[in-house]
Amino acid sequence: MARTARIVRETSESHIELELDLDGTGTTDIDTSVPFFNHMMTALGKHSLIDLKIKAWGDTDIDVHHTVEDTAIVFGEALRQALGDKRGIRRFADATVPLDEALAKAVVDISGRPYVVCTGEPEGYEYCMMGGHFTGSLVRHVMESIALHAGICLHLDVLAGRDPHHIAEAEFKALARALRFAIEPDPRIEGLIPSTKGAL
Ligand SMILES: [Mn+2]
Repeated sequence: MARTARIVRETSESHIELELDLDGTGTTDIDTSVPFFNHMMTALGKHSLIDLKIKAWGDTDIDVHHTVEDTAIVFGEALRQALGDKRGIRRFADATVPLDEALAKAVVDISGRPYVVCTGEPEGYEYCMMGGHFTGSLVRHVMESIALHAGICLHLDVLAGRDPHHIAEAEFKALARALRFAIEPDPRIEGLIPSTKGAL
């Protein structure tokens, strides 16, 4: 069965169209109207091997917050939809990814139990501005929005880093790489749900 999803979400603050295929090759076509966020979501698609199309716009005349948050929410919802009953997936995975001096580690459990623990961001990171519009604080906000709406448990740890662009990118790539393995079919449990409860 195809593990795909397409969602259109319209509110007074934003318009989001998102399409994904979990069994892709990391092909992306992303226009969120927020350049730095485009860069991050492109990296997320590329390194998770999820094919990802996003067209999003919103009240960026206020600031980019609503458009970024709503895109993350829809990505999480699409992920949950495409995973279906999570039959046959590896479920747990972790990845530690460097970008020069920055190093981030992501651990995921595709559990149906949303939970997020983020640690290690350097002091003041939340106030750093990237690409003129995207604050460091939005990175965690995006991670929380994805995890809560996808129903996954995510531990994200920044282990090192100085350049905010490098830190953010390492965080997104670590999530991508962990997701890639966690959502991948495990050939040893074909058709089985990887839970002692029999449901995820
Ligand atoms: Mn970059």
